[in-house]
Amino acid sequence: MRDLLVMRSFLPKWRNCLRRARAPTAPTLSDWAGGTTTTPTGYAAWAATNATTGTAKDDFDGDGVSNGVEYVLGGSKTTNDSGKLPTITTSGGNLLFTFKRDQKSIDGATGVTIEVGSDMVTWPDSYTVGADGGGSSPEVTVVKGVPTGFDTITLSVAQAPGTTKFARLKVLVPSP
Ligand SMILES: [Ca+2]
Repeated sequence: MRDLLVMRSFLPKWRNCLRRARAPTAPTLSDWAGGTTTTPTGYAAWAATNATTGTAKDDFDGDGVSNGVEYVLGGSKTTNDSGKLPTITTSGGNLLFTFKRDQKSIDGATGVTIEVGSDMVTWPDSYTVGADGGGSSPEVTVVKGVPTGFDTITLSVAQAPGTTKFARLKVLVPSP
């Protein structure tokens, strides 16, 4: 009789233990996933709108201006940008090569140079067009903000000693 009483006093606690152990635990899924996306900048951002296929060498909109050059000159796929191409004149025995550079194309990654030669085959002389005059070759002047949003770039080199000189605009954009 005494043993039975002891058992009875333990029983409620024992039941609680069982209940706790059998309590269903809902399965919980712990998960985490991370990632990053990069927003195109520079030429890639321009090309995402204006040259959705092809490379910087191609002419997406067929206006006679290759995509990379069009980016620097501030063109778009909806405009004929051939009128923005550089002009060449002479003044005081110098060849003057002039164009307007869209300031939005100053992105730290796009290289702009003017190459000069006496035939259309080799281009032995190269002049750097930087963000401003200080970052450019001495023969290159950069007038900032003329017209608004653009820089007027002019290369001036002597015609002599030859009688004929050619110049071309070269644009290097980062590979996609
Ligand atoms: Ca074009």
